[in-house]
Amino acid sequence: MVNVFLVLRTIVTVVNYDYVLDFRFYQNGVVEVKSMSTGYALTNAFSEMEKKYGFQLHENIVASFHTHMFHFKADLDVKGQSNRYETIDIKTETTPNEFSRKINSTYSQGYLEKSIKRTEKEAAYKFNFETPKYHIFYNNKTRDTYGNPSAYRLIHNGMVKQIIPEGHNKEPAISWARYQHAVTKRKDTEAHSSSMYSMFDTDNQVVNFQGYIDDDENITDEDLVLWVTLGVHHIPHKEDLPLTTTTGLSPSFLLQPYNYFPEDPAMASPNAVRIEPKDSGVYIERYGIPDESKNTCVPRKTNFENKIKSKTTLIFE
Ligand SMILES: [Cu+2]
Repeated sequence: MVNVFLVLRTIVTVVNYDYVLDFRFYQNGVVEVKSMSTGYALTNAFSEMEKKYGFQLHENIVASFHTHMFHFKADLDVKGQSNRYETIDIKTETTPNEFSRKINSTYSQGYLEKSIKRTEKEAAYKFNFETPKYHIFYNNKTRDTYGNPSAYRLIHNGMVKQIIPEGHNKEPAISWARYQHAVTKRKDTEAHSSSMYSMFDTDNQVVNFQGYIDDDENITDEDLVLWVTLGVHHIPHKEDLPLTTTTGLSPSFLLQPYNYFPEDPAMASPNAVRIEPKDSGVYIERYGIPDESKNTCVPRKTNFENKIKSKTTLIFE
């Protein structure tokens, strides 16, 4: 099946950079949030001292290492407002190996251990490679006939370590960057994780994200907010000229239905193709290809091509 998905895109221009933010809605129910960094590299005049901080990119310019970080608020309501956050921890157990000829032989196998996060401090997550786990969110009252919670899962595809030590200088202004994700009880007074003053108010913050966690409220069966931090370390290189490219600088996270639907909801898509070896040939069946003349959702035709060729000013209609 062709992976057709809906993209809601906005572009945030901050000084030299353009941050392309995509909200992608896939046919299997997954929502992806993707941050793509592009724009002009911020450069300085080159001197030998600068070599410690970045690469010389051109005759007289150097571009310093920096980190792009993004914070997203996902106000989750999975089958209602009363939600819980649970991790499915992937662990190993050792069991006797009855099939081995060696005496006292054992083998290791993986198993799953579920762990409900009960308070905001328990739910402030710092990634650890040694403790792999899934992160799911669900309403405890809505389980399927097998007892599985109808959940959504967070898939984090773009985490980065923020390197300024906690509490140093202006680091408290981005206390949200300490966690790869955090889960808090939803409150009208905790609408945002930052403010337009955050660059200047570290000693007495208008918005202090760490404070949302420090009061350590109960988050079991509550209206929850999931905060997700994305980031990339960017050590600019010559191929960032003339513009930084988005490919390779595009962290994302996904919210995936997890035992939420009885099967892959993309099965309802009308544009599937089935290919099957049959009768010493290949049998191809196309499902539900819409009759173009009856199609009620045909994209409007544009004359971009002609406008580009005639070098007239592009006007987006
Ligand atoms: Cu950059």
